[in-house]
Amino acid sequence: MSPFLLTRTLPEDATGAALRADVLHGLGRTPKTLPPKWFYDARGSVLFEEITALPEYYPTRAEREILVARAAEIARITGARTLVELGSGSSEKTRHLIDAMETLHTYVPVDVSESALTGAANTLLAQRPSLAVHALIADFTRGLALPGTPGPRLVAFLGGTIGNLLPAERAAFLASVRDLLSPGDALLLGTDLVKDPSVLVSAYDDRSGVTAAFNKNVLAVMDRELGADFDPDAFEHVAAWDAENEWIEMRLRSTVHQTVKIAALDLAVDFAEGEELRTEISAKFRQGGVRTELAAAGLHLDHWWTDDRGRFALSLSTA
Ligand code: AVJ
Repeated sequence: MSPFLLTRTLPEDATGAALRADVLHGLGRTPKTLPPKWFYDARGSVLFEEITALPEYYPTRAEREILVARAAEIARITGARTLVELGSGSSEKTRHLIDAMETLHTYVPVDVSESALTGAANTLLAQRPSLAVHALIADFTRGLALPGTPGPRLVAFLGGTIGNLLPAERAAFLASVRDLLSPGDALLLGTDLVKDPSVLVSAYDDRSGVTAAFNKNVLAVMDRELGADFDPDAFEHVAAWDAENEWIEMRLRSTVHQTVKIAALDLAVDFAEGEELRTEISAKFRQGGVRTELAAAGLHLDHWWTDDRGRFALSLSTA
């Protein structure tokens, strides 16, 4: 039985301090914004899992289809002995990859959620007790330090989560991933693709209202963590396609003029009637754009795989 190691690279209170800083900065400016990572408390993570099963939300199923079809090929091409997964969450889809990787020795899931990490590690170790698991509690957008593990290494960033970063943030993130790679290592990147805007908007504004609840959950997070008095019923969920930037924006629109108090910040925030708070961008990509962004970070796109309907892509690149 190999060891299960859990390393925290974030101080215990890093989350609280980062949330206070993001809320102070994001709600103090016009237009108001918040980074999407604050959706994912326990309830937000459950709501996201529900989203992945919605008929309108195709990315999870499309990416799983590619992983199932290509896992053996990815395993053979990379010959990886270490798999690093950024934003691993429940690691559910990654199982297809892990199962195909016969040379795999160490799995390094990286996530900000300790409960997601231990849960995923337990499930995995029950099935593959010979695997070494070194979980990292870390915010991979703030620089990465990886444990010394055997190469070659495959770094996976799945789900299309790279689309949550603004272009400048993506450039910095890809450059930091590039810095992690030694010769022979590779990056496996999941990107959602540009398609009919009505399909995209439906994926982020489902009929059953799960995405609306997920979006509004960030208000509950601020109420609980910062002693704020946001009333979720005073905001409505908005999903809009930005054709110029080719990204989906999720926003919360204030239905009334209101002043919200945030006790922990000793702050009162004014919302005009109809004023919107941007809570997420989810960029959609084309092959050329992905290739260009990878190249700018010193990475070469070697393989590009999509699902049968061309909705989502996995790319494999090397330094
Ligand atoms: C987990 C970031 C890939 O952007 O599609 C789902 C999050 N937001 N529905 C995405 C999300 C609204 C999701 N990612």
